[in-house]
Amino acid sequence: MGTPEIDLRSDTVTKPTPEMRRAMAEAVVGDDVFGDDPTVLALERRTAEVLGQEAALFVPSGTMANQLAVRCQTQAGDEMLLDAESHIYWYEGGGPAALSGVSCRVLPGVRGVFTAGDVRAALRPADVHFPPTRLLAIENTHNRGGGRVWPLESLRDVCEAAREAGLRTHLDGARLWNAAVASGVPEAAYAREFDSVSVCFSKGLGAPVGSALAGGRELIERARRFRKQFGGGMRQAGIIAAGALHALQHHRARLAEDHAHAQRLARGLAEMPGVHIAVEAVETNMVYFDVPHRDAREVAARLKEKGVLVLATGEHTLRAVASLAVEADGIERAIGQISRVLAGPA
Ligand code: TLP
Repeated sequence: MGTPEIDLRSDTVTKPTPEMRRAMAEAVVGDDVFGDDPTVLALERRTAEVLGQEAALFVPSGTMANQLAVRCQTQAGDEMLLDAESHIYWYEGGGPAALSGVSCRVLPGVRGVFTAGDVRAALRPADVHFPPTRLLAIENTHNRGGGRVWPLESLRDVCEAAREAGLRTHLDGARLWNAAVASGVPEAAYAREFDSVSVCFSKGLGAPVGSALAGGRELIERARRFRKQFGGGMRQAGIIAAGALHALQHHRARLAEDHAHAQRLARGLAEMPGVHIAVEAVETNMVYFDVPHRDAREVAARLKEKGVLVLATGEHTLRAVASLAVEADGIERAIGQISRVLAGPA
């Protein structure tokens, strides 16, 4: 066997730990569509508790959690406001239009963070020409914003502006756990500002599958109907919910290690000629960096040959994500290989 690959493509690549696998193997299960899978119910209760929300619904993916939030809080013909670099806008296959008949109006965030002024500027008077603006979404941490944490004050201001305008609010909290660990602000303090919150167990927390949508009881009951309609009703889902429950209990605090690894990687990259990186912009587990004189895809391909997996997210931009899948020595080896590849011929 050769040296194992160092997988920095995403925090979605993590594999369940032996303890997590044990919890999954021993999970008590039922039929979750009938509402009697005790492990799913326990996960939903615990998730709601951590987020300070009335209820939560276990779903297969972060995309489904976000799309359920849109479906539940809008009608066909409505418009939603969200950052121009947000996951819902970039990476969910046009879900708002396809699944809810909703158009997206994008706001000019700075690394994913926009202002109450941006929200107010996007509002339009009631007029038959305009789609009714119904929902505002925020992403925390912000993926394409480089894993940026929304400052709590800015988030409150934006949500207040949305509420004043009668908008519903959704938080894409796929990596809310990272935001909480990085800022010291509990997840519930962010979540309380929103009508709905999505979170993922299968990213930094390391569970193999699963996300949740949390919010008020009525909203979550509505989401349960749409989850079935979208094909997301799962049966003996306790097996995977047990992994998520284990992750929630045991893997949140350790995200600080991933953040330290991302810092180390960013500092290593900053020393390499031909790399542009804002080290101070690395707040959590994401490291985006530019190679202005190189083709990012070609660099990613060379790195793959050397056992280091990263994602090309733009012509000259690469993304490396620290997670449970990579230990400190893997980060050191990655730094060595990246430096070698960038020193080599283009
Ligand atoms: N993000 C994935 C890719 O889709 C880009 C990744 O590797 O980062 N919200 C945010 C902020 C996300 O980053 C993601 C996944 C999702 C939602 C969707 O989650 P899944 O993949 O479970 O549908």
